[in-house]
Amino acid sequence: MSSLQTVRDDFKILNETMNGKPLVYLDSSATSLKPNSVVEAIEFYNTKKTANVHRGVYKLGNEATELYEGSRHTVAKFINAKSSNEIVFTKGCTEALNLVAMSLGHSIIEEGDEIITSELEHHSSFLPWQWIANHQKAKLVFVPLTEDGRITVENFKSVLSERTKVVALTYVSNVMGYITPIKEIIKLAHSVGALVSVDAAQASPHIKIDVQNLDCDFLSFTGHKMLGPTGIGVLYGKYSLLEKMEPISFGGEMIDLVDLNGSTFKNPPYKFEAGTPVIGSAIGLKAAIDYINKIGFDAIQKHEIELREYAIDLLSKIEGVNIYNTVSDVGIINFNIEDVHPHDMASVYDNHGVCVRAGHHCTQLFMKWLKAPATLRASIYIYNTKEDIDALVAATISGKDIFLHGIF
Ligand code: 7TS
Repeated sequence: MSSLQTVRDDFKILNETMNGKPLVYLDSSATSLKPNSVVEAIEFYNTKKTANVHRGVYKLGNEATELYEGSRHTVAKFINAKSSNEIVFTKGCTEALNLVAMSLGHSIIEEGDEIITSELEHHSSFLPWQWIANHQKAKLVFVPLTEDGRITVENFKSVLSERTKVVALTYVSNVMGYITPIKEIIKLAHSVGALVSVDAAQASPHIKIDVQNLDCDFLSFTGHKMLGPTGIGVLYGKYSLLEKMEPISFGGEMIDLVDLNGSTFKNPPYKFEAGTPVIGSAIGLKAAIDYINKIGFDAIQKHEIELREYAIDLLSKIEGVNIYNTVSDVGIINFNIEDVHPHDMASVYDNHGVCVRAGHHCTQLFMKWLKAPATLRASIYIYNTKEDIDALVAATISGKDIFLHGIF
């Protein structure tokens, strides 16, 4: 990895303060910071190349279209898709995951069919299929989690059956940071003819994704967690499947011919992109991918794991700190302080200039499984330092002193 200082220099926001303290950003799993190159790419479109895409036949319109489609090409290469036509731009991972369920669910799920998911899912992965299951009178089946909350191939096998039609699972948990053995799971799912929708929102910032190697049917992620802007997400789908799927949103630029009695639609991915897309954000996503590629996933993972281990070592020495994932695969730490509500702790972190997330992390099923109403989550990314971890630890000790011992 380029030197940590060089990386930090690329993120202007790191010069900011919060509550009079240097900003310590440990909430990248909620949204990552954006490097200057991403901000500049969006500005370039907004100040030099503004035009709608796929419409104007004038030079500026063509240039804007080239930038937008160039981003699609970069995304396709980033996840090793066979073709750019397998990349649908959405407004985020949530929309991508919903698109799969809402487009396919009513046509392929029948009464008595089974949909496999897990209690580790983000609501965006779980709720669309719960909705489909309820409407189609199908059954949701949950992969039993191991004692430490992991999805394993063995446990997946125990719920797979001839009735399984869809498997909807997370690639990387947003609470525990575990990597799901998704490739093996996909192979097993395909052996009974089931389709697999992978939620890769927390995978794309941290690990190399190769959709052809995984052989997944669908894979969704979001730009804003991987150094990109908000408002842009990606649905990868095998072209043969996208071709058969119905659009769920109708309007401009997704049509072929419109007639009084019926209309025909464009080929994928365009039939799924009704209306003016988030052009600037798509262009920003390309810059984010270029930035990630420049650093490389090996360096990203090494940096995250090093800092994670440093943090686990220090936090676990503090009496009363309960870490739920002392062992994990990416830079996510999920913890609580005995007898202190995470929302109370959140205000202490806030005062210390430390951004961490407190709550259920859009995983209420998993909070129930953990038997915790809420937890604290610190999430580490490429720009974090040991000093950031030291600030997290200092704030944790201070919070404990305030709430348990009344020391201010
Ligand atoms: N799936 C996972 C695993 C996620 O972590 C998130 C967002 C989503 C889907 C939805 O992504 P979106 O971009 O459409 O919102 N997760 C979180 C989080 O952990 N904290 O804030 C948002």
